[in-house]
Order: sequence, then structure tokens, then C-alpha cells
Amino acid sequence: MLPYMPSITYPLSMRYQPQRIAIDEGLKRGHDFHQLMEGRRSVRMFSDTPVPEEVIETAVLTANTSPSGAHQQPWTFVATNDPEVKHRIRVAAEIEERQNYEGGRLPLAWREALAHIGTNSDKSYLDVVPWIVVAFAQKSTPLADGTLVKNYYVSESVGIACGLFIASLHTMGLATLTHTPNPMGFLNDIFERPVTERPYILFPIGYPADNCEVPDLVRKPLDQILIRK
Ligand code: IYR
Repeated sequence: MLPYMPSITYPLSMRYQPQRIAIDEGLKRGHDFHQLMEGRRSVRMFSDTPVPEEVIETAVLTANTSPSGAHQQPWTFVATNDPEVKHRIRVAAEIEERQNYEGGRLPLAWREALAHIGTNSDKSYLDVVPWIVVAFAQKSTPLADGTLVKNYYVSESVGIACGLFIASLHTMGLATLTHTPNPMGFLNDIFERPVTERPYILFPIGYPADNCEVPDLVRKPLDQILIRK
């Protein structure tokens, strides 16, 4: 049989020849990474122990390795450790969440789906955590001359980047939460981001509190999530 000959040619190309690793070693690394990630939990009870900025930079650099539509990298991560800014975010998030939980804005079916997690409109962790990072999705990106470049597969791209961000934080021993106070438009105002950017996920980041508890959950088994045809 003839070897597979790719027909694709790139206008600008470079060789990509990562070192092949033996499958035993590859599987060992895969199992180790899986075990590490099995230990990740979404946390809502944080310690106020400071976290160096390098942790945030490293996690954002890792997120930035994400594949993206047309390599447009349509994400902006905004980080703050300023207590005043964090407090403004908490106040604004709680106003929205009170409408969701107590004002009847969350449909009953949604509230029922959430009941076992035990969340409510108290977002005091936003005052406690050393860092808040908000991932913004760039629907379009302004060029220097002000014209807008439309981005493709924005939600997919930013979602994958956020997954890598979470994995990076977990690797460094930090905890976070994919918090989506709904709606999140107030984050554009607080962080002075343009209307071309949409707040995508708000990440409180820190170490879990000493008395941290999380919901007692199990993950779906492989035979429910992987189908072999
Ligand atoms: N955004 C609300 C509600 C909420 C929604 C889902 I889906 C969750 O998994 C958890 C919470 C809040 O953050 O409380």
C-alpha cells in the first residue's frame, strides 16, 4: 500500500514532528493526567490565602494554546486582585442572582436541576478569593484602524480555552468555579470591555477553604458517555 500522502499545502508552513513516545509511556501519562483531573472539583468555599500573579499568567498562557476558529484566538482574560473591584463584582452578581433564585427568573425546571448542587444567591466567595478572572469572548476583533474582523466558532474556541485554563489551575493546586451570574453584562462596565466582547465565564480563583465542602457527586461511567459503533 502506498503511504498516505497529504494533499493539503499551506501558504506558510513549518515542520511539526513531535518526538514519538512509546504507547506504554503515553498511556501512563494519560492515566496519570486522568487521575489528576478526577481530583478536580468546582469550589465555592475559598481561602483568602494569596496566590501569586504568575499562577494566573501561567493558566492564561495555557488557555492560549487552545485551538480556535481560523486561529483567531477570540478570547480576552481580565484578572483582578483588587478588593474594591472584587466587591463591586460580588454586589452586581448578587443583584442578578437574587432575581434568578428569589425573583423567579430561573424557570422551575432549571431550579430543580440545580437543587442537588445547593447553590443560592449568596456569592460571598467573590469577596474572599485572592483573584477573579473573567474570560471574555470576542464576537469580533477591532483592528488598529477600527474595522471589525468577524471571528468564527467563538463559543467553541473560548470554551476549549477555558477548559485548558481550569486544567492548568488544577495542575497548580488551585481551585476555581465556572461561575456564570446571569446576565453578565455588568462585567463589561466594571472591566471597561468593548461591546464586541461578551463575558463568557467568571472564575473565582484561590485555594479551597480549610473547611471546604463540595456536593457529593459521582461522574458518569465510561459506558454512558462513550459509544463504540
Ligand atoms: N448562575 C447561577 C445559577 C447556576 C446555574 C448552573 I447551570 C449551575 O451549575 C450553578 C448555578 C449561579 O451561579 O448561582
